[in-house]
Amino acid sequence: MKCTVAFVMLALAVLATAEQVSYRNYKVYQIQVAAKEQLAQLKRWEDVDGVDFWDPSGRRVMIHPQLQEKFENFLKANHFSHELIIDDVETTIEAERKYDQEYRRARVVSGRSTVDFEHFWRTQEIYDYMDELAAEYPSLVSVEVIGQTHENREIKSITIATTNGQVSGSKPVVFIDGGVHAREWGAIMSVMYLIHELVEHSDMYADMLVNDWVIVPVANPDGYEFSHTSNRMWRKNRFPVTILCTGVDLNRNFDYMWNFSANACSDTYAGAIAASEKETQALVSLMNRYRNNLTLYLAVHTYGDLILYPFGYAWPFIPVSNAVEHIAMGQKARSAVLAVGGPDYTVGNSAEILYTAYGASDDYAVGAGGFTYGFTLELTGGGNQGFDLPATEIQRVAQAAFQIYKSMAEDI
Ligand code: 0X9
Ligand code: ZN
Repeated sequence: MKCTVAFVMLALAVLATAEQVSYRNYKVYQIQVAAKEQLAQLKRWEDVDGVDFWDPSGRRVMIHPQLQEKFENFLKANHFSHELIIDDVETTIEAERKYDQEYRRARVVSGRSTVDFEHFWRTQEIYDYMDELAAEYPSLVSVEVIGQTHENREIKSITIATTNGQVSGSKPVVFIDGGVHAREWGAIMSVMYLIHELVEHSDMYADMLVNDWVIVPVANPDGYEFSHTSNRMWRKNRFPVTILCTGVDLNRNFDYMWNFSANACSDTYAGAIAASEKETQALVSLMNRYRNNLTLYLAVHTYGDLILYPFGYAWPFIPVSNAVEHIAMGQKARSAVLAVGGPDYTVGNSAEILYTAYGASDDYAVGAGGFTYGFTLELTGGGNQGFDLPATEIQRVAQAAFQIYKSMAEDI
């Protein structure tokens, strides 16, 4: 067993040194976005090649070195107050990679196990852990393969339910998607932390286990692996859409208010038709199995410290019919996070505090999937150091996020 772990670790270390997309001299600007109109103005840059919005509120934008002058001129001309916060993104990615490599080497030597929240787990580590939990806690946990990706990776779900790890049919179901966006590593880790707590400390969480939990922690394994091995900033899946452009944004691919988007190269490309992607189909058919008990849907993303409720497809926004309950649940969760030291999450409608987006999983869950409640959580990001968290911060962010899962699950 130890040999296998050592082999996997070494294989990962080799993979990690394979050719990576370089972000040398890419800049990140922190921009003050005062009003919604200003965000819309800024978002016109979204599909420009070499421009990448790091957080959905448009506060942090990564710019290709050759666009820097043009972008700065735009900011000045339109009176955006801004600050250059990262001068060379590649340096921050290198630091992240170095930490990971050193961490993994140390672990091979010490023979320590996977279960810690000091490094970002790769898909195989996550799946191995899920399988271990199913083997060790058969009365609480089951694991299933719910689909295959284009690159033939498994998509796995874990069910945590006091009825032998099977959805009872009589309790509310809490359904979670993590890692729909490949690069949002902190989201996946926070979901793993939730799984770890719920299963390995189940005696402490009887109030959460009055629900059945169905969780897909890595909803986009091809994209997630690609963000580790080749391009840290990858967001979509890895479906080859055209000869030149790869990937569908799974959070635009769901069959509720899906909208055609022509630019296949865009980071928010919605796919040729609704639910075209295997990952989307896997999530939807899993939801459909529990149709009568679907209560709370959580789409876990990073970043921005936001608790967003539907619908997000229209502006002026169309609130879900039970918006008042959503807001109350969101505010309760916000207070629960504040009670453990923050951060201060903002609660609001996604189209109101962000932008409109068609075909997202939260809208689908509530609009078509049969869920009573649905939220997108944008967890905490990486400060001034990078896109996502430094690995040393995973635990802190995951513990805060846990308060949201707990508060909401106890509230339904
Ligand atoms: O744009 C998205 O898909 C989400 N933000 S992210 O930065 N993680 O990409 C926000 C989705 C919010 N939900 C809806 N608009 N329905
Ligand atoms: Zn996301």
